[in-house]
Amino acid sequence: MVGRFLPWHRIYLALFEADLKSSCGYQGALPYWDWSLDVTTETSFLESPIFDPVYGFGGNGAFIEDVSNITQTSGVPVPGRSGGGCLTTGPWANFTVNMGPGESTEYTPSCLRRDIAPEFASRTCAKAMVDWTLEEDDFALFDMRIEAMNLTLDGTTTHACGHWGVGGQVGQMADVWSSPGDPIFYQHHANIDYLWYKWQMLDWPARKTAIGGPDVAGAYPFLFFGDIPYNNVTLDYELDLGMIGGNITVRDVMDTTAGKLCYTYE
Ligand SMILES: [Cu+2]
Repeated sequence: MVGRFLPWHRIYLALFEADLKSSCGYQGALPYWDWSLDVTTETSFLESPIFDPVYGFGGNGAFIEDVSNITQTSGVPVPGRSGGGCLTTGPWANFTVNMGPGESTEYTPSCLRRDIAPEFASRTCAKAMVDWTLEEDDFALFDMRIEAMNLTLDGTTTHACGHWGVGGQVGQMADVWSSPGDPIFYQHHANIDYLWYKWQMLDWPARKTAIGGPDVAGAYPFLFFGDIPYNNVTLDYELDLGMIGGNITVRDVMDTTAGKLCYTYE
């Protein structure tokens, strides 16, 4: 919930894609997951081909009613959660996530859990939500429309769609820190990046430099935790990627076809 949210994730995804290629020999592109196609009147979120055990990323965990003993958590009781168990089928069956829950980077292995919340997804992943998001002209307000309008469940929007829609209450995707431990994180965030790309392309001359939003969490006007001092994120703002990428500025990631980046969407 900061102005660097979109640029930081853009370079993070690019570094992930580069590492897939250099470390794993992957030769494809990084696919995005257009979840709006999975929540139409004709489609069911749980039946989405992305959850296919053979061609997709595997589906839900088995339903666990009482999740009070599972520390992995969204921090919010997500309504309509339908899983909670470890994945036992699909490509990530018995997959281990090595960090989390929470912000610790200690080695704390746990199974990959999903806790799909179809009703929550049907609102937050909807095409109407995407269209409404793209209508905003100001970058910071556009970013807010992606991240959340307020800190209640009703204020959640497209960013929460993939996180809580898949992670529910106890899946890694619902965890602020360990969500990248679920491989589907990268397809969700590629679609969020695509949303920014689409917004940029609606008025590229103006939006290739459009950036803003606070540099500290909790300072967005409708996400107020109190009177928090902040500066607005600018093109010179340094995105800290730590050991995976060093320091890169926002300016370096505004154009997906220049500098350190070389991709488009279709
Ligand atoms: Cu996210």
